[in-house]
Formats: sequence, structure tokens, C-alpha cells
Amino acid sequence: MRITALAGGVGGAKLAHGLAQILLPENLTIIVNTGDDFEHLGLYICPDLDTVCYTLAGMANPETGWGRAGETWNAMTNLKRLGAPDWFNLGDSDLATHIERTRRLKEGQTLSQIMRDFCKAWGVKHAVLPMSDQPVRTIVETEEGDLPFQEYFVHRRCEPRVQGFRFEGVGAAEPACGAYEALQSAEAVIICPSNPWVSIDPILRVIGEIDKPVFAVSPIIGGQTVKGPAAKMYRELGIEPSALAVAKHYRSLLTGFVMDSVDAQLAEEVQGLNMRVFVTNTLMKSLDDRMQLAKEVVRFIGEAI
Ligand code: FO1
Repeated sequence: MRITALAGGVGGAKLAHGLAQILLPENLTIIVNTGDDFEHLGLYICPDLDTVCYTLAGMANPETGWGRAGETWNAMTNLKRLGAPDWFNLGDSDLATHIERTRRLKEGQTLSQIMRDFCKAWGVKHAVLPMSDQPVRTIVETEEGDLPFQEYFVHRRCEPRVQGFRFEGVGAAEPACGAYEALQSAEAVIICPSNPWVSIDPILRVIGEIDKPVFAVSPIIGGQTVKGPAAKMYRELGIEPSALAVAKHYRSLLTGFVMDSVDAQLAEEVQGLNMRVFVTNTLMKSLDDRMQLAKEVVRFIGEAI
């Protein structure tokens, strides 16, 4: 089965990793959110792209989900001593990625070219594409004013109450090289269990209408997110966080929806939104869990299309 997956953040990277274990490289393309990207310490940082690539390469930090396993922090310690901003943690190995990416961007290479080369160097065989080669910047509109995404997420620890989101640059952003072709040749699209507001919506805004069956996996389990602020965002926007709220979020896009067994009581209501529903364990604690969920999602899609 040919799949294009949309992903951002740690939850998305885990399912993308599971899919990469069971689908051949020619059958899986992963399109990743770049709305979280920003410039920091003069470097161009792409947290979601790096999280997906490091995870697929088996290089991700297992505790945080982002950054590199076995990381050291000498540069950060010394930057702090010199008075540099230290709220965004860049490990020594991770810094190499940002330094080389920044150098190549300044030379005029595109982000998708650069990530293709990096994936090759890291042994990642599946295509990992930025959603766009043009910059899109997620701005979180909060009660304390507008905050660039990483300022909200890391510096302010998601504390300011959210009022809305906007994606600066989205109007001028084209899908990255290869993204359109991947969507054209896919038999189905999987929306990974990523934050619908800030990881998936920017991708959907850039790629526009999808004329393939779309299946989403809920990032909300028992009213909570495994990681990150999605549940808090739903609450602050006046919506009760639940798998049902996620299904409603994507509603008209979806052919099918995958939700956790703890939310089985919501299945009927989700089906009432005119989509097929598959209920299973969606919590990915181990590599086996990632593979198991990926297999079940692909089987569900096979039966539904
Ligand atoms: N997240 C944090 O909570 N604190 C950090 O200091 C931090 C540093 C960081 C460095 C590189 C990278 O690729 C990701 C990093 N993240 C950090 C994660 C990142 O902010 C989020 O995972 C995403 O932007 C949300 O999907």
C-alpha cells in the first residue's frame, strides 16, 4: 500500500517510525510540519523535521523524544557562560545539524534538498519532506499577545492562554518538491497523532485539498495528550479535549479515524460524523507498539478503501 503520512512533533514521529518499519521506502513519504521552525543563535532550526529524521534514524533521545540520544551539552554550557540566550537547548551533536543546514540554506540550497542529503547521511531510507521550502511561521495568539511558536512552547512553557493560531507566510508557501507527487501517487493519507492545531493544520493549509482517502489517528487519549499542549489548547479554545473533538476537527477530510480503546465509548458518536472508526491501543511506549499500531492502521485502511 502506498501511503503519505503527515506528521509533526514526537507523537507523529513515533507513528512515522512504525510505518517506516512495515512499508518499503517507495511506499511511504512523510510530509512534516515546518511551522515550528525558527532562527535562534543565528541558526536555522527545524524541530519537527529533525525529530522525525532522528527518530527514523534511531538517533532520537528516548527520554525527551526530541534531540539526540547520548547528547552532550558543552556548547550550551559555554554559550550560557557568555550570556547567550539559553532557554532553547541545543546539544552538541544536534548543533552540527543546525550549523550545516544554515550554511547550505545561505548557499541557496532548498530545505527539501538539504533534508534529503541529511537523511542519506543518517541512513534514513524513507522520504522525509518539509511541507514547504518557503518559510511558514506558526504564531500562537494568546491572552498575553502574539507569540512565535517556540517562544510560546519552550520559553513560556505553553503557559499563556491560547486564543487562536495563524500561520505567517502560508499564503505564499508552495508544497515542497516531491510533496505534490507523493500525494498524487498515494492510495491513502495518514494524519499521524500530532497536535491538530499547530502540527497538522499548517501542513493542511499548505497542501490544500487532498483528493485521496484520509485517515487520522487521535493524539488525544482519555481526554489528555501523551505529550504537548493539544488538550490544553482545546480547553482554552472552549472545546472539551477528546478523540471526538479531534475527529470533528478534521471532520470533512476523513474517511476513517483511529482512536484508543479507553475512548471506545465515543466510537459510535465518531461514526455518526460519517467516518469509519477503528478502536485499538494507540499508546506507543515501545518500538513494538509503534509497529503494531502502524500495521493495524494500514490494515484498517486496506479494509476501508
Ligand atoms: N523542546 C523543549 O521543550 N525544550 C527545548 O529546549 C527544546 C529544544 C529543542 C532543540 C532541538 C529540537 O529539534 C527540538 C527541541 N525541542 C525542545 C522540541 C521542540 O520545541 C518541539 O518538539 C516541537 O517544536 C513541537 O513539536
